[in-house]
Amino acid sequence: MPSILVFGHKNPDNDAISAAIGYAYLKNELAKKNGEDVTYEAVRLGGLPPETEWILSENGIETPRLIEGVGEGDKVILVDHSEALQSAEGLENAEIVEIIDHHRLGGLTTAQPLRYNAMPVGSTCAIVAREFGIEGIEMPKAIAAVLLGAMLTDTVIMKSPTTTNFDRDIIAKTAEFVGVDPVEYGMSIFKCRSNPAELPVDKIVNADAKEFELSNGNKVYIGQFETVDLQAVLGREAEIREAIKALVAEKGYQFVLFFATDILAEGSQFICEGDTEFVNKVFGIDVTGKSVWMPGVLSRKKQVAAPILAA
Ligand SMILES: [Mn+2]
Repeated sequence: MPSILVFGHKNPDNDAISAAIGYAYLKNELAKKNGEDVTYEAVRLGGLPPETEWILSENGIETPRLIEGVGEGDKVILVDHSEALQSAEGLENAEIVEIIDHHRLGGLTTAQPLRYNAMPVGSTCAIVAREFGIEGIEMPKAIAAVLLGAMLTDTVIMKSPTTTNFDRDIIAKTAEFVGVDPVEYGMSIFKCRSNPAELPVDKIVNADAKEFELSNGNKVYIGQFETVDLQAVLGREAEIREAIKALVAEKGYQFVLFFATDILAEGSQFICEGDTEFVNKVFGIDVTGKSVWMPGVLSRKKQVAAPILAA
């Protein structure tokens, strides 16, 4: 039976993995209903975030298979991204049959027409949950719990400015169905993340980092680490700075911007190496050689990457 791969971006976060699981489930149910001879497999392009590992095991859901890249003529569905830089190796030789996303358009082009389902909302999983309703496919409680977890991590428990009324509404309905309080459930997910005092530094820096291309053609790397223990992350500042300095040197990034987001204090601490002047200008700060607290900054997409890419 032909198989279609469903995957989120490199350095997957909880939304990237959960959206692939939820959407592959939905597409398989639809294929059964319509008598189509095709299967959809959720796969991943990197390690499982600790909170995803916990949610999947709590709900008895299998971990998606890790793939290195995609091959010539493979059919794929991209979730939670639409940028080649953030996607599978070999994507240019694959056929993208669908994209389901909540990010900017990132320059991908396709040879074939495709289904493109994008909304400027807080998580890809919220769009996936909406599709169950549209298609009239029943959502098992385990899938609902996985999707809900990602709606809560991607919106930082609805505190991120990316959160819309659509997100609040679908989070409330899904939480009621699962039988949990969304804020309590969200906090338990954030708390099960590893202790930043004990993590290897590359896990802190690369856990949730994305490459972007500036209008001058240079690449930059923007990493975020969301935590309920900012002081533990800042205790590692010297190591983090060394690690991102090494990334600038090895990968030729114009700059690497790492920010640790304190989800309780609702702000982020910026640490930057490389062309810090660029970042200083964009945000009107001085992050050269020192870290800077940015109150209210919770969203990479909307509050960090967007102003950098517009500069
Ligand atoms: Mn997302």
